[in-house]
Amino acid sequence: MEKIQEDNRPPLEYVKGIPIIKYFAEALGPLQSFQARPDDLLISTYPKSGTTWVSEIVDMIYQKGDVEKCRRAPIFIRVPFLEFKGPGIPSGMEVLQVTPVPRIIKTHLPLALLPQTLLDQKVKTIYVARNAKDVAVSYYHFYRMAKVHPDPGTWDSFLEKFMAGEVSYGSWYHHVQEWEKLSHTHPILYLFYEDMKENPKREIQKILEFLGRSLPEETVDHIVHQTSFKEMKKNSMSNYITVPTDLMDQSISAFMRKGIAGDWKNTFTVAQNERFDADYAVQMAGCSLQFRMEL
Ligand code: PPS
Repeated sequence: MEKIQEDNRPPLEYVKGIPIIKYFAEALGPLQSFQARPDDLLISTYPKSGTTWVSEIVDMIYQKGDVEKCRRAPIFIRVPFLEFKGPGIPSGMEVLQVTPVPRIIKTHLPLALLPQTLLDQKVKTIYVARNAKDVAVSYYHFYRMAKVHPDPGTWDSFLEKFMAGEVSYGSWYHHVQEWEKLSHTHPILYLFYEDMKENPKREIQKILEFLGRSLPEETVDHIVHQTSFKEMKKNSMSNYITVPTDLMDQSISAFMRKGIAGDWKNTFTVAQNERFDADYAVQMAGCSLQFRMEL
């Protein structure tokens, strides 16, 4: 089994101009043969935006709030990660081949790399966006612990790379905007992490409506509780603790790290914040998306 060594964090590879984890870049070729089904549900996000949270919510909805059924397997098996490939672990494509329908599928791919079949089949998609500052901080800690990434370097240098779109999956600014644009022509529910923090029940009800499903109110309340940060952090089927430490070392940083809106304030210096805001205004010029940087 190929192992990732501490000193062997492969550099990102550029595919159609987009930097991506080397192993995932290798998965993109075989992904061409992926066939979407009209009853698939896609969960699309820029990394660190609430993917695992909304994945657990949707699986709980599909299982009608049955906690035991949701404990049947880790989240990355219940909700296969489309472009995933890593040493010693089944690829997303391999997991998908044995996933019962209707499938819930996770991706972080920007549209340039997304298999066309998902668009052709008009697959329903839940997109979750999170404010860029919290994403940058969360991503930095994830780079430190998930060794499929290159070394993040210092926080200051990582932040520069994030602003320049030189991190895995490329530009956050481009990702949130292109998926929003797509939501005008495709069946996409565009959600915000901050709204989910503010009122998870309201956002779960939006998901139910989008999926054309309904559940008794007490089941919805139960899902709100079971998918809270506190519960998911201690749930070994959602906190990624089953992933080998040579891939994800949670002694460096927990996958379920803080789970709040506005944590960036503990990391950004005043100078970094000013520089970020000025650059943000340029990169998001003309975009109607409004992100809340804190609650
Ligand atoms: S990944 O690796 O890109 O799929 O990561 P993703 O799941 O998108 O994002 C991880 C961040 O989401 C936080 N998280 C949650 N926040 C609130 N409530 C719940 N239930 C929840 N589950 C995960 C997780 O802690 C990461 O954010 P940070 O800021 O690092 O804590």
